[in-house]
Amino acid sequence: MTGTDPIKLYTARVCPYAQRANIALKEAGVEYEAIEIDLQNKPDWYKNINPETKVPSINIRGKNIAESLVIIELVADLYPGSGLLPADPIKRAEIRFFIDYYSKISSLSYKVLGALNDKQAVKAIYDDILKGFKRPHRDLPTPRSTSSS
Ligand SMILES: N[C@@H](CCC(=O)N[C@@H](CS)C(=O)NCC(=O)O)C(=O)O
Repeated sequence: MTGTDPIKLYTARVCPYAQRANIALKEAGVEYEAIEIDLQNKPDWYKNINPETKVPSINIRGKNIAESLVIIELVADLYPGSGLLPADPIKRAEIRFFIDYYSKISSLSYKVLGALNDKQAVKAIYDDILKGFKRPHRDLPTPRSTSSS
């Protein structure tokens, strides 16, 4: 493994966290090799890439790095021309807030999987999700309004 090896993304088609790392790399126009990890039958060697054995992780410049948002920020920093993150620190903070806020809402959808037999519980979770989306976002940027700055 050297600093000049091609970038490898350890990913899984079923994983939304892995997909957002794939999307960031594609948006930035980065060439990389996607290595599909079977989450039902993870290869033993994968713990040497990511001891937590979760996807995504990336091998870049000889280093293994995990966590989708860490990977996305790394891609944004390595390829500033991609416009994934604005250069201005205040705008970057706004974007991080936006990501954090919606990550919390979207992770609520996983709770539905644990409550499928309980219609009331499912409705309560959906209500929470809708409430989250209806929060007034006057001060929040939209991705499009900041992508070119
Ligand atoms: N916080 C992590 C979450 C990654 C995650 O939970 N990945 C799941 C698939 S969607 C996984 O690898 N699960 C396998 C396991 O937990 O053993 C990230 O954003 O990268």
